[in-house]
This record gives sequence, structure tokens and C-alpha cells, in this order.
Amino acid sequence: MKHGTLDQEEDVTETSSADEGDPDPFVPPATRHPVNRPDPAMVRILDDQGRLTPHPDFPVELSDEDLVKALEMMVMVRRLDVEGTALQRHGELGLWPPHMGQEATQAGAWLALGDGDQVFPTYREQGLAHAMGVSVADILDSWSGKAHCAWDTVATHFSAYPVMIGSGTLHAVGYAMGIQRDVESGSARAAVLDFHGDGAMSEGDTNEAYVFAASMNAPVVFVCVNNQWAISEPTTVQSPTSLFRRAIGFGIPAVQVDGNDVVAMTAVLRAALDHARSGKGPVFVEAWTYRMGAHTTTDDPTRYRTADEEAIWGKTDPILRLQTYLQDRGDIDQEWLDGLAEREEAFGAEVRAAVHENPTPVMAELMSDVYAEPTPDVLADAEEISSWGEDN
Ligand SMILES: Cc1ncc(C[n+]2csc(CCOP(=O)(O)OP(=O)(O)O)c2C)c(N)n1
Ligand SMILES: [Mg+2]
Repeated sequence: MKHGTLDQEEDVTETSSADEGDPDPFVPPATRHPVNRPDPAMVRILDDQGRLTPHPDFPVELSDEDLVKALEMMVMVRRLDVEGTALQRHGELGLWPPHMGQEATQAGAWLALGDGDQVFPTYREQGLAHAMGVSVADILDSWSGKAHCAWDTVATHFSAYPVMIGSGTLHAVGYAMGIQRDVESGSARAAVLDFHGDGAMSEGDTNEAYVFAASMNAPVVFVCVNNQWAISEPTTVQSPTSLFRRAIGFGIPAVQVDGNDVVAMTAVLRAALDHARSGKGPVFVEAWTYRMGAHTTTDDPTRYRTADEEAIWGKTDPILRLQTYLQDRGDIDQEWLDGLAEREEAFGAEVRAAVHENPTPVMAELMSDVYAEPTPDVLADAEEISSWGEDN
């Protein structure tokens, strides 16, 4: 089967119905909404030609300055990705998970989040991490192995990367339930923005998180970043029906949005976060996008997907369409773009320098933040690690 693109005419698989002469007494699944094409109701405001059409259900106030800021952020986010990949190739990082192509999902979140909201990311939300105040050095430490999580998750409102797929969804819902209780005792309203991938929807943890969120009316917005692939597994082997329609079965209101459209991402996430903050419970947002690069620096996507598929998605680039829109409106010109290119170069140099910024950790201190008060097991492990010596 061909894999998902933005082309509505794409070949699709419809789950076949039973024998025509023997009417099926069951309510059918949403077979008219297969997973490998965008839903007819997908929210899109800025199309891939850079033309903007307001959406009646998702009005959004975004000034031209906001959009110029978003373009700059997305260009820097992509540069961080290019540098991260190069640093891994130079042996400075153990691993790097590219986010190229997914910049608008992160910029849209950045423009939508409120001050008190907490983000539970996947390992691909590096750009959002930086925009929320996590230093480049601290981001890189996670991938060089210097730290489990080098940043202050409370001060930045950006939680640690989960490596176990789906595990972050339960943390997110638990945190949201905590916010719910804080609000009951007088704290300001806030919400949780939880990111997970299309593949994570096949995990038990994720499905348990949906059940808790729906039953507890937790103030959480799930953003399923549907980048069409879970390493080498396409969404078609994970679900016969559209991902956001599955959330409805859990009792969670849901929407699919063009994840390469930063305006639609902002509009939908602002509405979803407002909904969650105001006590109306969880929302599920499927961001329809594409992982332009490899799964991680250990992966070779040419083994499982075609250059044609990559070329089709290349035309939907989230940065290009925003740049086209802003240039057509005269908000930016070549002079501004030349300045941006210079700022991007400077940022690239900053990223390369940042990999050496934080000191190499002392092995024995690895266990110091496992619990507030170390247990006998933790103390024994710390002692054992110390006995290895710093050279090991
Ligand atoms: C519980 C668990 N099972 C398997 C893996 C191996 N693994 C790492 S990434 C990944 C795919 C995740 O795909 P998706 O949720 O779509 O996120 P994406 O990488 O596309 O952003 C898998 C299976 C893991 N890390 N954790
Ligand atoms: Mg994926």
C-alpha cells in the first residue's frame, strides 16, 4: 500500500465490509476514514502554496510580527537539527533524533502555550525545548550521555524526554490530575500539553492514559505527532482508521490538523488548551506531518521508503509555505532573509560550542537525584559505581 501524503486522491485501503447479502448487525468502524490519507475535515489555514484561508471553527489572532517570529524560530529549530546530526556524526553525541519537517508542530505549540502550562515532550521536541528556555547545552547533554535530564523541568515547564515509547503519556495525565487538584485549592488554571507519536498509540501506556484522562476529565491536550512512521513501520500497520477518530472512542473530543501549517497548529492548540484549562477535560489533536529525516542517526530510511514519497512531502515543507506567505505580503524581503541567514550561522556556531559547555559529570553523582532521600539500594549502587573509578 502507498503511504500517506497530503494528496486527497491518494490510493487508500478501505476495510472491506462483510458479505453484501448478509447485513452486518454491528456498528462499523470508521472505514471511510483510513489512516493513510488526511481526513476531509482536517484543519488547514495556510496551504502548501502559502495561501491563507481563515477557518470558521478555529479563528486565531496572530499578528504578522508573530508569524515572522515563528518563521525565525522554525529556521533555528531546523538548524539545531542539522547541527545535532552533524555533531553525532563527529562522535560528539551518541545519538540524535531528527525533527526536520516537524518544525510547525513545535512552533505552533510555542505560540499556543500559556505561562502555567506544562509540556510533556517526546525525544523529538528539541526546538520547543529550546524555545521554552532549555539551553542548547542541556539539550545536547541528553544525547551525549552527560545527563538524564539536565534542565529544571519545573522552571522551564518542559518535562524530561521519555525514551520508553508512550510512558510520557501517563506522566502527563498524572500531572494534569495534580493541576486539577491545585485548581480546586485555589491555584491558577493551567493545562498539560502531551506529545506522543503515531506509533505510541499502539502502546498500552498511551491507551491507559486516554482512559484516565477521559474518566478524570483531566486538563490535558494530547498532540499525536503523526509523522507517518514509527521507525520503519508505517501507520497502516498500526491502525486501519484515522488516528484522531480512535480518540473519540475513549470519549475524548478530537481533531486532525495540518501539522505543517503553523497557523492551524497555533489556532487548534490554543482552542484545545483553553478547553482543557477551563475544566472541560482532555482534547486529542492529531498533527498530520512528516518526518523528513531518518528516525535517528542509527536509521537508514532508504531501506523502507521511497524517494518519491519523500519528494511529495518535501513540497509541503512547513518553513517554505510560511516564508512564501510572508514574502507575498511584503512582511519580509531579501534583506531580512539575508539577516536571518547570518543569525542562523551564528546560532549554528553556538550549537557546536554548546556541546562542550557543561562539565563531564562525576559518575558517583549519577544516582544523586533518583530519590529526594536515597534508599539503601541507591546507596549501594552509588558505592559500586564509585568503586569503578573515574577512568571506566
Ligand atoms: C516501549 C518501547 N518499545 C519500543 C521502543 C523502540 N522504539 C523507539 S522509537 C520507536 C518508534 C516510535 O514511533 P512514534 O511513536 O511514531 O514516534 P516517532 O519516533 O515517529 O516520533 C520505537 C518502537 C521503545 N523506545 N520503547
Ligand atoms: Mg511516528
